[in-house]
Formats: sequence, C-alpha cells, structure tokens
Amino acid sequence: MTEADLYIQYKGIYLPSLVHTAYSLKQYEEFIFRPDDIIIATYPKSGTTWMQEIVPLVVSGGDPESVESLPNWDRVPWLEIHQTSDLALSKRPPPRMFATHFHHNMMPPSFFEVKPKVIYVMRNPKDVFTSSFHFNGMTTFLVNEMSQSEYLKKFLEGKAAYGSWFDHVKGWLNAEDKENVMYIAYEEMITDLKDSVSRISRFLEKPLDADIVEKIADRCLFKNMKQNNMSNYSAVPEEFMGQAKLDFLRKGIVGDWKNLLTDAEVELFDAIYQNKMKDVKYEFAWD
Ligand code: PPS
Repeated sequence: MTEADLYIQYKGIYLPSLVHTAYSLKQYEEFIFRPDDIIIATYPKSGTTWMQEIVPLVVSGGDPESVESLPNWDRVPWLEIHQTSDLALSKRPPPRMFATHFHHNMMPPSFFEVKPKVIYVMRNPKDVFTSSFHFNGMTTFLVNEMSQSEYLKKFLEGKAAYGSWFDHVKGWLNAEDKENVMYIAYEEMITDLKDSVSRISRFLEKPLDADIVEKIADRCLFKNMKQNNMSNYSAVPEEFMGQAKLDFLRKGIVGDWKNLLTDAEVELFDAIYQNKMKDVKYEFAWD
C-alpha cells in the first residue's frame, strides 16, 4: 500500500492515518499544558519507549507500579494520537507525562505559553533509519512495500512518516527557552545509563539516592525492558504490529546501520547529513 492509502498529510508531513485522525489532531491543537507537565519529544525510533520507562520511574522515586501495570502509551501517552483522545488527561495527577513525535514548530499554542519541561531524545540518524526500516516491515500502518534504497531516498528527502529527521532535530535544537529542554542522545544512554538517569532526575528536580538510580538503570536495560509486557508492545494485536516476525525491542544497540547500509548508501547519507547539518553547532554523541 502507498502513502495515499495509509497516510494523511498534516502541516506538510505524512502521518499514519491509523493513529492520527482529524479529531485527534484538533484535540492536540487545543491541548492546554500545565507548567509541571513533562514532555518526551523524539523523532520516531530514537528512544521514545526507553524514555517512557525511565521518566515514570524517576518521577515515582523508583516505584515500578506504573511501568508494571500500564502500557507505555497509556502511562506516557502521545499527545497527537487518537488513542489518547479516550484518556481523561485533565484528571491526571501532576506531573503529567506525555510523548510527542511532532516537530517543535508543530507544538500547540499552549506549549509556547506554558513552557513545560521537555526531554528531547536524539539518535544517530543512520540507526534511526535502520530501526525504522525494520519497524516498517513489521507493521500494517506504515508504507513498507519499497526497497531499502527507495525508503532511504524518502527518509533523506523528509518524505517518510513524521517528516524530515534533519528538520526535527534542528527545530528542537533551536527551541527558545532552552532551560526548559534537556537534550540527550540514545548513544549517551547506551554508554552510561546510570549517569543518564541521574541527569534526568536533576533536570526533573527529583533528586534520587544512588541506589535508586542504580535500580532504575538496571530495570531500563534493554534485556530487562524486553521482558516487560507493558513496554514491549506484546499487547498490540499482531494485525497491526507483527512481532511474530521481529520484536519491537529489536536489538537496542549503537551502529546496527553497519549491518544494513551499503557503501554507496553510507556515502549518500554522509553527503546529505553534512550538507543539512553544516550550520548546526551542537556536538552530537555519534559524530
Ligand atoms: S517508536 O516507535 O518511535 O516509539 O520507537 P522508539 O521507542 O523511539 O525506538 C525504538 C528503538 O529503541 C530501542 N530501545 C532500546 N534500546 C536500548 N535499550 C533500551 N532499554 C531500549 N528500549 C527501546 C528499540 O530496540 C528500537 O531500536 P532498534 O535499533 O530497532 O533495536
């Protein structure tokens, strides 16, 4: 199936219509933030699910109740998807935690007035592409009937679902009110998860003892999260996400692009990356 069959266009980018409806997008635009809300913002496949595990554990001081009883999309719902429309978000106790895959300039008006805290997670785009290519193949709601090179072209041109990785990252890096945004890379979390959890706890003004940080980091290791049925998407019906073929928590490593991209694809990727990111001063963990 093609983009015309599976996607809607919203503000110039493709979104899967299974999870984004005119109704959910209107609700999203009218959403009223609170100053103590916490937003996890990511381009897809950058570490959203991982952060949907870490942040509730930090907020609860290490109490695993919510990560053991609520699926990740319920404990930290995506603001823009229609499944979220059924959740009584205004009745949630503070701090409310949300995720979004949307670009900075697509955030609703209330976001810019209230300025809640944002954790922006980034990942090497070659690994994002790799994870995304495999993920597309296991879903029925993303366009996947194309070759790797065709998908790479779309990804690099910003014509994949959720738009351009380059625009997403640059938009969030250029956010005003940077004191409300914490930037963290998937690669930093792989290198030192305890340090990442500590940084997150300081940013959220939720100081934690070293033993709690250690417990949270241990629970959030790939091998342990994979066993958590509230985080490994095993609750999603096979007709939408075919985990008989491949696990959602697939490999959880840095550099898997080396097993997928050809030399010519790497060359193309690098040339476009260098051109698109030439004015960006941020030092990325993968450079
Ligand atoms: S989504 O669909 O946008 O919500 O996907 P997202 O959660 O952002 O990204 C999925 C990738 O993150 C990996 N992942 C982890 N890696 C290491 N440790 C932990 N705990 C972890 N949790 C999720 C997941 O395996 C996907 O990456 P790949 O490369 O496909 O394995």
